[in-house]
Amino acid sequence: MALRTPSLRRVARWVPALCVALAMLVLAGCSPDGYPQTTLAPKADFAELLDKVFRRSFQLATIVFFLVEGALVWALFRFRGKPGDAEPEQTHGNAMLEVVWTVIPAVILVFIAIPTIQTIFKTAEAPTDNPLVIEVTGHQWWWEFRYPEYNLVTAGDMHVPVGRTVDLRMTTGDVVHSFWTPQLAGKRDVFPKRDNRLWFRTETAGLYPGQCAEFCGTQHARMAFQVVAQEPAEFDAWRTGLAAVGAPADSGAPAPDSLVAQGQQLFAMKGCVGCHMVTAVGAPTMVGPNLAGIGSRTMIASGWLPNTDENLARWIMNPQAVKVGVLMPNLGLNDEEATALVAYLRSLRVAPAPAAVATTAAGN
Ligand code: HEC
Ligand SMILES: [Cu+2]
Repeated sequence: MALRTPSLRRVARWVPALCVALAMLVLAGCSPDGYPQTTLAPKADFAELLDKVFRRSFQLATIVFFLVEGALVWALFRFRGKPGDAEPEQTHGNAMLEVVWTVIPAVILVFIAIPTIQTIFKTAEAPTDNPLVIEVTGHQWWWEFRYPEYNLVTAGDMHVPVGRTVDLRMTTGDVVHSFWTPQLAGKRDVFPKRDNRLWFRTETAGLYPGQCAEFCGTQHARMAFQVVAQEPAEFDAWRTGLAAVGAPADSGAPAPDSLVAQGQQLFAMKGCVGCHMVTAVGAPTMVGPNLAGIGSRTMIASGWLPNTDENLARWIMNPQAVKVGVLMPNLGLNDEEATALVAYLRSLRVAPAPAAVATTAAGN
């Protein structure tokens, strides 16, 4: 059982390779440009408050780290034993030292506690500056967004106007979830029969990724969403566009023999209507997400797939393969039926469509 210990030199040869591997691992955690799911790049007032507390705690911790480790390293060298030294003097307890090293951390904690508690109270205040109320409901495994001011409902993409505070009233349709858009606000759990609050105001238009942050079942990891922050005029165009989707006044009915019309028929025949609404105005909550505007949403299946025709077809033909255990059954569609349904779903779009479909790190 004689194990040969590798020489130090041989181990050292692997160090550069190990460094590269580590760097690659770290880089793999990076998100695409401009779409970071991170708390470190706050883009709204609420997130900035949290960021301030985080930075202050981190600064204090850094100072403590260097002081403590510095003292330790200094002591290691300064009082290093030499061969033949006598046994050092044995001591036990030192009241003065113990008081000092208890009081200093207590003082540091006060410096962390004061801004933390101030921030807790500040973020718990209800916004009073004419906020836009959005009712958020978590479902296994998608998010629903209601705009009582406009009597509208949508899912997946939460549109907000920049420059106006949004006041979220949050609950769940089933189990506990947690609503989290790291760049905009803190994490908030949603509970049955409870109305949890969260607010934020962003001044920067853009797409902000969000994620359910509380384990809620098989597809918890694929319960993402997106905040679409738009200039007020663009936001108004979106909401009026959404209200028109599927409405009788909407560009007239499709020609009866068109692919879209076939898809519309299949939508009723294949039972899709049992779980999905295709109008957004005053629509009740169904088993599945409201599909008004699905044609122009950036992502489908709760942020899991970019909204392309292929992905839509893949999803409606075999949702169970895309998201195992999802609450949408496989409905045995053939290729033709899927093509017609995709054409119909694509027609349920809010015009003007967003310039580009977001490409995110979400796998496919
Ligand atoms: C038993 C209820 C049920 C039926 C029937 C059903 N769906 Fe769904 N559907 C769901 C649920 C639940 C989701 C949300 C899945 C998720 O992301 O977790 C969903 C998601 C979707 C999505 C993605 C929506 C989004 O916001 O990304 C589309 C598109 C869709 N369904 C189309 C259809 C079509 C077309 C049919 C009919 C062929 C159909 N569904 C039948 C329950 C159903
Ligand atoms: Cu969840």
